[in-house]
Amino acid sequence: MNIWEDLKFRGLINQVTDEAGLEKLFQTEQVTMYTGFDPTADSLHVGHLLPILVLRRFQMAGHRPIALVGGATGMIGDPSGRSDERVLNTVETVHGYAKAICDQLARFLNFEGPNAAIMANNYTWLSEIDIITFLRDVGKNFNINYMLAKDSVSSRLANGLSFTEFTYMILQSYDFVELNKRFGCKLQVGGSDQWGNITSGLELLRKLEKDTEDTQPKAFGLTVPLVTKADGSKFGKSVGGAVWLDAEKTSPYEFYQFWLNVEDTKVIEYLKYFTFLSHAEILDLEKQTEENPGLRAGQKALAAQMTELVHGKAALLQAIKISEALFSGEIKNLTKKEIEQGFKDVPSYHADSKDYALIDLLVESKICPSKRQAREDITNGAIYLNGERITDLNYIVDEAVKIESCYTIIRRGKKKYTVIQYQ
Ligand code: 383
Repeated sequence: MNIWEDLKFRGLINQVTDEAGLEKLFQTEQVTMYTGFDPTADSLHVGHLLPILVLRRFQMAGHRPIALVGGATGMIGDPSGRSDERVLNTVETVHGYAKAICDQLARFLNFEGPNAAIMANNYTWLSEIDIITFLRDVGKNFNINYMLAKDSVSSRLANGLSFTEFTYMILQSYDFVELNKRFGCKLQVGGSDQWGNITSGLELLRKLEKDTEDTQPKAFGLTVPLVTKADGSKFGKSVGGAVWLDAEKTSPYEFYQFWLNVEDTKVIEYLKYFTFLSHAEILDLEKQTEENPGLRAGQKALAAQMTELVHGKAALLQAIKISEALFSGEIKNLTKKEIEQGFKDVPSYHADSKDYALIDLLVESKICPSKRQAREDITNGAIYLNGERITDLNYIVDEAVKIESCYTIIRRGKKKYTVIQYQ
């Protein structure tokens, strides 16, 4: 199976400028392609994964990907897919974000061998071009009517759009020309929000190369689908906001849980989009999901594949360990770090680092409203420390139940957890 058939099977092709031509190109030569990522935050998120992994798929098939960091475009702000003007970040902030994003992108591609990936930053060329050259040599090729007709512009006219953001498509178009010149880049890949910017780049290439209408276009554009949830809403948000690729912002456990919780109606689509499992493996998971959705075989495979891909094997094993501990209530074997990941969203109480009578701690931390209630709960077997039921009314909370001297997890009843944190 060739790369094109694989992308089709996975449903990864949304729009292509010349499908037959591009398919042929992949069969006849090693193709160089690029996707751009603007440094608008200090980390990428799962919304960026699809095009990153498409670059990786192309590379695995022998082609050459360029990951472009928008060090310059990140200072301007892409209006595509946005309903309001962006607030500009400082130059230092954007440089810092660019560095972080570069490091993340590098993890998904291979920078060695005959089709080594390329990392580029458009700050390299866009910061050098002077305004007169820009307006005469580049701007002259952009017709205002053409620009106004683009979705990214027309949809913003009512609400307001600055000249800064209006010119964004010219910069992205110029990048395509530059990457074509420098590396022979013939294809730009992006999300469906990027279609306007990608096609305007092709238009500029054609004009600068003085290509006439009847010759074969030299370059191509491809968009991947917009990933949605079962209810049609945007994919990649969890309760706490975006699902980030940076382990400090979204822990591997939360990341694992995000994938584990995808709907049955979406799991096969996501397995195709995001994993490198074979078609046979995916079809098998599809069968298992249909026959026994309760087992969640698709979700478990998806969560394992994605967590390992983004955070590595050790982080995956840890995420599984935390998930199992929380499911069974057996918490005592978790480490301090694992407690921090697994109980991030659980209410916590800061206690003194002394020994407590359990009854006093239950009242002080407001887990129980009164001493009388605390006594009753203990006697009824409703109180658990690190997963173990305590029925002794005189129990003393000491070092033995302080995980790495930092935490005791108290459970009252079936599910109500509180993290006691010692200062
Ligand atoms: C900059 C310079 C280029 C080519 C592209 C760019 C960035 C582009 C953009 N992309 C988004 C981003 O940076 O704004 N103008 O967050 C996202 N991408 C990819 C994909 C996506 C898009 O990085 O749909 C999701 O991830 O295209 O929203 O020369």
